[in-house]
Amino acid sequence: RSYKRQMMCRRDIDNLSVPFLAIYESLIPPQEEKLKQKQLLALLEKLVCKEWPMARLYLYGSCANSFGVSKSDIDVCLAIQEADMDKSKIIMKLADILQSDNLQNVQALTRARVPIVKLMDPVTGISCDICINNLLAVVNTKLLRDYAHIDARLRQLAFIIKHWAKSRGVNETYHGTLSSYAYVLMCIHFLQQRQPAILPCLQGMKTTYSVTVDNVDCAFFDQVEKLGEFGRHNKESIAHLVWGFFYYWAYCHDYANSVISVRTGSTISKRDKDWTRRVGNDRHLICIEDPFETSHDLGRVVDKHSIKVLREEFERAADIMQFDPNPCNKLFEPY
Ligand code: 3AT
Ligand code: MG
Repeated sequence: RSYKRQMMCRRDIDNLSVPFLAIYESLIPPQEEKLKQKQLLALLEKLVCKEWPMARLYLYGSCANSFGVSKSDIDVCLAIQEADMDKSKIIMKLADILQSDNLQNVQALTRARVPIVKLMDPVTGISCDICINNLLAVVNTKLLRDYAHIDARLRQLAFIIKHWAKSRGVNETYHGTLSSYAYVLMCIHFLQQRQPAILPCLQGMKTTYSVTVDNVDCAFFDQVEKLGEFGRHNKESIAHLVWGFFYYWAYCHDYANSVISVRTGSTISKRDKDWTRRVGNDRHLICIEDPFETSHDLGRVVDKHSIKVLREEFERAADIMQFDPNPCNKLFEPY
């Protein structure tokens, strides 16, 4: 592996920001799509509250963390206290409630790792997954959204990386590659590492927001509007950062020994987490610590074959960014 490859200066790199920003702009959901999402949520709330007046619905995932591209499905969490009902019973009942209205393709997936009800709303054309009491996902959604408000380059970078990952077929957890959530954490980590830093470590600062969910204490600084322009001392352009991101994962990250950790704003050692060997299906070939469920490695889906695919894709992308006169075409080429 060409670990020592130098990140040579490409003099025209900043000019490439124009096409990258154009791609970013083209992926942003239009305002009317956001309104339709709200409209669907309101409808669901009305239906759910008829049966369970104390229940609450929360949007989470990319429709609420600001990393959602146009035409994404929406992720909804039903928060409900039903002591005498297990999750699959609630899922069945929820599907029943929603079936009776005008919604289409209502399916209860009770056996999935995260049980959900899937549906499509013919009025807005939006598809939606509803899970039960997955409140940690609601909190990590807020953390990601708060990070996005600190520096515009995070949202730009994450859109471009998600678009690249989808185009290249490496955003499929059931095939051993990484989730969108994992890629966004990789972007945050990368921007925390820049010199000077573009993002701070919100969990390392004074606590202004704190909740306990499923016995996990989630605490961080959430008054991000008070940070001023945190990343202003770093003038790196978006094209430079896209290049740097791929270069980092291709040639700089120590896959054998390091865990990336947005929680600490740094990397930590695999040995400290006891993530050095395979346990069950968790192989820890690329380690990405969940910011709240710290025993959870988001890279655990990656296996011997897919780690190779991923690293080759990072190298391919880094080389295109370094040498291709017109990198946008080749970078997003369907695999
Ligand atoms: P897409 O735009 O749908 O690709 P997304 O951010 O909605 O991106 P997912 O649909 O993969 O990402 O996941 C929805 C949310 O669920 C994102 C995150 O808040 C939570 N989540 C996903 N995977 C995990 C995980 N392994 N551990 C904890 N939370 C997760
Ligand atoms: Mg989603």
